[in-house]
Amino acid sequence: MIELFPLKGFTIGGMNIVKKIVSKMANSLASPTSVLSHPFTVAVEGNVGSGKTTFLNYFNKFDNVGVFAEPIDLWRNCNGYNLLDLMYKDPKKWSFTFQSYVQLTMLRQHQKKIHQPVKLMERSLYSARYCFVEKMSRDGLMAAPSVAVIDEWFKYITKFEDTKVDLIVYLKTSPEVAYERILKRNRSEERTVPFEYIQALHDIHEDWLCRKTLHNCVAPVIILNADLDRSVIEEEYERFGPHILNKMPLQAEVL
Ligand code: 8LK
Repeated sequence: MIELFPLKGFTIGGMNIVKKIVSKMANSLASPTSVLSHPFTVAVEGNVGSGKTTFLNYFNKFDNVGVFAEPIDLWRNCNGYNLLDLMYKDPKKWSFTFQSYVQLTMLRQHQKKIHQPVKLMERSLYSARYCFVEKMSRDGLMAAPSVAVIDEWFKYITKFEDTKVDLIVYLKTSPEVAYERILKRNRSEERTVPFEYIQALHDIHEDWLCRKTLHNCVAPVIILNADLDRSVIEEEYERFGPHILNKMPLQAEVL
């Protein structure tokens, strides 16, 4: 090996540290799997029961994609507390606590480094604020001062951290289909969710991503028909695959 460093360096446990660092740097420059500073980031958005998991599982098979599912296990166990359950059982008391933790855990998802050029995230900091906090605020489940605190954090985080989303995939469902799927999957925390909640959350998504009358649409949006049955939905995924995998620029007609 060419002596890049005439320095002798120092050794720990028989290893020359300078040589090791230089070799690591050289490897990371040469390797095609080196960590990218900003992968093409896709936020997968949609109502509860819109089929986000099925969508992520499908794209997980591509080598150039890193998939980040919603960190629901963390929400179910924050130092032993199931915040998701608390939020659904007593929303007035726990909505702020839950959404504060969602914001932190979603920030961590945005910050996670990957080797692949495409990053798929289940939801984002943006849907946390623009859909869920929005709904809790409208329902009076989160008081205005609590929303203000969430907003201050949100502004700080989105200004100083790389939370950029390059594309939004909106899995559009009718509220009836979404609700039926929720009943079918029978997640224990979601047993008390009424249809009206799903209907209202649907309207908020539509205002944010289709009508663009609510908050800020942070990236171009692809809208998929997520009412389609599992047996045929892959055709819908394939239709938009090249855009999602950043292999084809978006044309005006799909926006
Ligand atoms: O998505 C899993 C469950 O968590 C579902 O019942 C809806 C709820 N949830 C929420 O209340 N607030 C959220 C998210 C999910 C995701 C974000 C970003 N904010």
